Amino acid sequence: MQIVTTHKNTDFDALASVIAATIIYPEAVAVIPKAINPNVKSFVSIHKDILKLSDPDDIQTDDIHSIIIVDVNNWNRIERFSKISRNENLEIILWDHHPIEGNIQPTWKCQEEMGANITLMIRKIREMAVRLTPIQATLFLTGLYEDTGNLMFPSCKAEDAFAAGYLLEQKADLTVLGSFLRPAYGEKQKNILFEMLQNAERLRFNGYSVSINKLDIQGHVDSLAVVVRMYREILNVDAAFGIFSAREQGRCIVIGRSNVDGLNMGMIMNSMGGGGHPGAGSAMLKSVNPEAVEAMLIELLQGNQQASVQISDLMSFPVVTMPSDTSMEEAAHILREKGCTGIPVVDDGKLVGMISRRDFHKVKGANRLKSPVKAFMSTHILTIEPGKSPMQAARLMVKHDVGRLPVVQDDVIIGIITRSDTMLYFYDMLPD
Ligand SMILES: [Mn+2]
Repeated sequence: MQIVTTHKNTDFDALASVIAATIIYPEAVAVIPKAINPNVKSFVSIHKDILKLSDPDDIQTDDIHSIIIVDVNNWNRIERFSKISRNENLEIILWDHHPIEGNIQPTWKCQEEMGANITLMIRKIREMAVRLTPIQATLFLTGLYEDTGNLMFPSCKAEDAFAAGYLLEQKADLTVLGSFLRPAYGEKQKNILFEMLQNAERLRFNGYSVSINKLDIQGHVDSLAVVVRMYREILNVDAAFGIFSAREQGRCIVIGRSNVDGLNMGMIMNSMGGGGHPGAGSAMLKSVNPEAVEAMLIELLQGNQQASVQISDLMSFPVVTMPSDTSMEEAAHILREKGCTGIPVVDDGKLVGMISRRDFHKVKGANRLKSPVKAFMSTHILTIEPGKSPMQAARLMVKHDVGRLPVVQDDVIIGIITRSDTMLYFYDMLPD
């Protein structure tokens, strides 16, 4: 027999890929692991009659001559069937979208980096010109949205978005999709979130707003990551951490969510023995108290949390400056010649003001062009330190409506950063 299976803790992309495989390979028996995600479980229980899924216990592994593996490329993540990898003459067909090489040696494969695995399979289904049922289209789109964060994760490719358009044409139902993709957020999670909000504190580290919350948890609670995500959004901080301790079990779970690239959750959690992505991470710590975990986090946040790209990497230097006794006429000439809209005014190495094109509106009458720039320059000057992040510079510029910030270290101006420098950074167009 031929079977199709996927990874344990099956998510929607994995389930969608299993069902898609039964369309591409009509002989294949769909087998999903016992351990599946809670929202996938509720989808499966409602659609049981239509999905025709087999229980892994009902399959005689000796009978399997061909296995189709979807959305995973590692035997360790496949429940029960990993032992058939030793079957002689076993045909292995692999469909996987993960960038990391695994230990499955397929006979045939479609392996390509893509936002969702289902996108690869939709490519084949479209070639075959099969019509999907609205339920199939809905399931496929749910998987696609889940794995691409509604097409917003950086891993999402154009082909994912085209596949989404195709599935909508095939009558995927967004209301049904929404009700299954909604985070597993119930009474328990709501109570935890409310409790966290009552003790919420905001801290600042290197210009970033951060909240760290400690809470005792009784028994097992799922979906704490969803709670931390919502907590961060409600507090509107750059990063939030939940330290959840199950004292009777003597362990602590730390979950972090970040919205800025200067605070990398994966790196922070890695230092605590866990892991994750830049935006999300977690760590499980045994026999430590939550206070110690908090202290450890604070140390990590204060310590070497340097922005990955710093102002000093983007700024222009040397900086054109002028002394405060320069005439406005001369200043106008320098601005024009250098093609700048503003220039720092420096006396004896000390930044005393900023003269910009705007300041010339204040000059009435030609003879006043002979006046020194100190009569017209703005003396309320915003500056930034070289170790700050481009995001912090951009925020200052937006808040105070300025187009440039002098970069100052130990009272000395060492460079200047402009709006266009930060733009180049955000669009990843910086020269190497
Ligand atoms: Mn996937």
